[in-house]
Amino acid sequence: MTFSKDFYWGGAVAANQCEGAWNVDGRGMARTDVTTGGTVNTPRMVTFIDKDGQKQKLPNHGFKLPEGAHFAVFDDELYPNHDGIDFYHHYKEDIALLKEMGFKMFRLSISWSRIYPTGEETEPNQAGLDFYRNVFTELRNAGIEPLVSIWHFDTPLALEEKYGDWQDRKYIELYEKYVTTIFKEYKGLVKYWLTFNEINNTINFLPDDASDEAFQEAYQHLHYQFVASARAVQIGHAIDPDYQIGCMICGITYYPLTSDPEDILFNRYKWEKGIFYCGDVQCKGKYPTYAKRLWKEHNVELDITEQDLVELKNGTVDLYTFSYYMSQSITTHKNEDTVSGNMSFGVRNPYLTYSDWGWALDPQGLRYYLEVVYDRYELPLMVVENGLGAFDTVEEDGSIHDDYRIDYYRAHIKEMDKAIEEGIDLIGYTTWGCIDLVSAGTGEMRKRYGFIYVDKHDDGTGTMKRSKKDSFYWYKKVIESNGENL
Ligand code: P53
Repeated sequence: MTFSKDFYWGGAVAANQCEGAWNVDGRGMARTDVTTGGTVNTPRMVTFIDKDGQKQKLPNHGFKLPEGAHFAVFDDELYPNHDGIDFYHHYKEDIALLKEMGFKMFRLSISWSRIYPTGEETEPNQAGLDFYRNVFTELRNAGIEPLVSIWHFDTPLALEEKYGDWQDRKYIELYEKYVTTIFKEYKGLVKYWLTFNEINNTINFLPDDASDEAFQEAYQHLHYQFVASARAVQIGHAIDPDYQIGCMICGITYYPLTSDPEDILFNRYKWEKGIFYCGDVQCKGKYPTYAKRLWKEHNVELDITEQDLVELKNGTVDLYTFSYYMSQSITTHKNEDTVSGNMSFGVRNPYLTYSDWGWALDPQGLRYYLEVVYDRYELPLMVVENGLGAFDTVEEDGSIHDDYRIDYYRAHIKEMDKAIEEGIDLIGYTTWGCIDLVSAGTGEMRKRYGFIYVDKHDDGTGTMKRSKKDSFYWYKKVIESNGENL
């Protein structure tokens, strides 16, 4: 095996999906607090009061708050993120379990609205700062390196209501204020930071037939986030030169379904738009040549200043991190054999099998992705999400035999091993939802990822009791043997 002795084995979660305590200790709301639960074929809905005072809801995916409307929580709806798995009150117990597995790294996110409840306060919320200090200290004491996502889909809701979803330059300075606070506050406790989780989702999951207006908003949203990210890198390095600050890309490996040159080109352009566009700006510090082509396709005209371009240049990231769950096959041909999931996941690849949520199981796709991005950026890499969302069955004696999850991880770790063997500088692996949590896409609990089971269910019931699945013992062995004992 090739894993270096200081390889960062671990797992990952996000604040809004695990913390719960949504309205505790001064926390402000985020979009997830007004988003209901869904399933693989029923969308999560966002609830709001329209300009005429009527209760309304619209699908979360592609959501935009109508003119004059206000986000609202309704008594007769269930909001799974409100309670999450109550990590807020269970973090000590949870970190003890991670330590028992031998974790070297734990990825988690800070909820912006715990620190600045509406985003616009001049002083941070002390209770929010204290919570994360306690968590990071607990991790340090357990010998676990924190990897902190600064933004994981949770812009303070008050900002979204006031300025649209990253549709105003104002966001850059508000994000700067937030990152300056946490970079100073946690100096010495945290070293690894990620500026925006899956930043590319904004463009990658926008359907090709969306309106020009939707593309305009998506590219503008991204531009403000790129500048905010670049400012964060500069601010972070000034506060602590040891800070390692990365980008975070939703890594999907795209394949052309056929050998038709149209499909080959379509696939190449999909990589550019969906994957490389964000990584190129964040790693190389400038917009790539093909950006002009992408903007022109949809008559996009962006608010980009000369100073923005200087910031992008001076704020390139130290490492490239990404999530990897699946590959997707795409084609320009009419093809009805699509894969159904909670969003469109392309056409069926006859060589692959699929999860219960329609995600292609493709470990080799991970190696393909690692090779492509290492060749392109030559930066240290981390796989900061990877995992299998699956139904788990609790046996009468309380045990959970999740061999399907073990098989999934084993196959992916083998591919990482090959990539390292080739010389790729892969320094860490944090599996997604190492402890069961609320699914981002569907809001379900029953789409489980964990080594640790949490007794929490989609109807809101459950004791929140934690228990160990078979994969818990397996992953412990993997870490103990540094990837030898798979
Ligand atoms: P869930 C779609 C495709 C790939 C990754 O996803 C995605 C999504 C959004 O649903 O998101 C990431 O929970 C994200 C996590 C999320 C995880 O993948 O839908 O960074 O917050 O939970 C898994 O099964």
